[in-house]
Amino acid sequence: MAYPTQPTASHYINGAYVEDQTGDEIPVIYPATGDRIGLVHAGTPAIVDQAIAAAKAAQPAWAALSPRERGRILTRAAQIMRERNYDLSVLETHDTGKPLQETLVADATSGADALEYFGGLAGTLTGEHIPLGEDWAYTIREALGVCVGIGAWNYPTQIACWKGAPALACGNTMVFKPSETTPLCALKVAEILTEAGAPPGVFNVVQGMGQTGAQLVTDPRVAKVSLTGSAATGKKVYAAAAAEMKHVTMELGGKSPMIVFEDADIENAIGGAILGNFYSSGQICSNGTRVFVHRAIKEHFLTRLAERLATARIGDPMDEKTSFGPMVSQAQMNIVLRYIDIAKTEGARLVAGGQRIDRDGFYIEPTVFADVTDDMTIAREEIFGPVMSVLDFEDEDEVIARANATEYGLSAGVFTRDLSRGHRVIGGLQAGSCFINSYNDAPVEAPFGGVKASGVGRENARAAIEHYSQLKSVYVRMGDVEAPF
Ligand code: TXE
Repeated sequence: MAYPTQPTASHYINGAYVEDQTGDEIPVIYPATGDRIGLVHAGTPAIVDQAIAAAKAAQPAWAALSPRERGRILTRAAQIMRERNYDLSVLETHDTGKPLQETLVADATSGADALEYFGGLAGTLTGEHIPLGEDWAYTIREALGVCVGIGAWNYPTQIACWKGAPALACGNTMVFKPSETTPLCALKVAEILTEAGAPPGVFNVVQGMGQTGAQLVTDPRVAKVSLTGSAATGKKVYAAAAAEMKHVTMELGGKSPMIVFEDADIENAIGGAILGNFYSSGQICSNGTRVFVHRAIKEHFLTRLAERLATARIGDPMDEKTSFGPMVSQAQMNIVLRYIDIAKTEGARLVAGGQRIDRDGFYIEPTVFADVTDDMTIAREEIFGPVMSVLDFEDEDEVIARANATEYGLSAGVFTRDLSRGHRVIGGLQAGSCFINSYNDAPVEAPFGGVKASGVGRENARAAIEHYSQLKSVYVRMGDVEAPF
């Protein structure tokens, strides 16, 4: 790898890089060229054991630190991440293929936001005093213990920080397994936390496929599992965690609706639809992939959308002018191409794109289908690629019912100039993270997560604290104990 931030081994355990070449090889492929740019090894059972043992040993002393001291370490890590944003963004681009134009503003920076936010919050995490007449009770907010984080491949730095920062702020330690598709970035997060002063064992990284993830989830020393991934994997991981009554956070997939009413600012609505379908080449769980457009404005919407798509700069992700890059992997590209074929067969009208791009790497054109109906495969299944479905509607109640007719419930967006309609429609939508006249904003200050098959629990904001800590409640009797005998 010819860039400065190159990690030096596969795993990061107990404050240092660790290699074990007996683990299965996981090649690191640069999605923009298809070239192999690195190699890591999957964690063997011995490596998994070593990482969990390190996290377990480090946890009591980490929890016993003053919360402000833990917070200071996280804040320092945030500062280091910001100082190294360029190099970390280059690494993120090599790991994922996302254009540097995006990674410079959305990855290490949002990871730093989480470290900074939860670093600041650490000193404020208290229990409460509960007056009960003469007696009283109080609560103590305690860490859970060793937490496992399992990441997807679309936001490897951000996911490591969104899970690591609240976990560590609460006094937990973490073993994080990145997706096998993007193994590099989480190692840098671990390295930076050490540099910022996190004691050895507080944040560890183990590589591996699903099997390694499963081994982490079922280890009896682990108290909590937080997964970002597909709903199918989520169901497996949730079930495995439930067998031992472990805490979980599940950030899973979606098939989210974006509704554009006839009174919407059309250019803003198109901007939202572009962000919610083509940013990161469409590989975002909260994307608004079912775009319901009022029949009265549909053709105008489609014409302007196609005009704006034609200005996308598709190409080398390392060129900061590039605004649209490749899919993360050949496998993901093939999944998306299959969905495009299915859409054509099922009768959707192709308005833009629809082809693999003839160049090295895993590029697919930004693709829009119109006249999509609710029963079509592309309107029901998560594609996780640059494929937008435009569906028509006429009536508010009708569109709410259709928007909710999915197993998922991650996000939803509404574009309208009518304020009360905006709030009323959002009120009727079954989704955890919603937007009015915007799409896909995910500031660390606002809770993020889904309902229905899109997940359990919330990341970010104060809400995340509830999922990385537990309350001990203590009753204090001030007088004598009155026993019946
Ligand atoms: O995700 P997986 P993959 C969707 C998207 C994509 C599909 C497959 O539609 O096409 O999922 O992608 C780990 N126990 N999303 O295969 O399989 C795995 O190693 C413990 C949506 O990458 O869900 C990886 O680290 N861990 C999504 C992580 O789980 C297991 C983002 C996610 O893998 C495991 C990514 C097991 N049994 C893909 N099996 C989103 N919505 O954000 C797998 N893993």
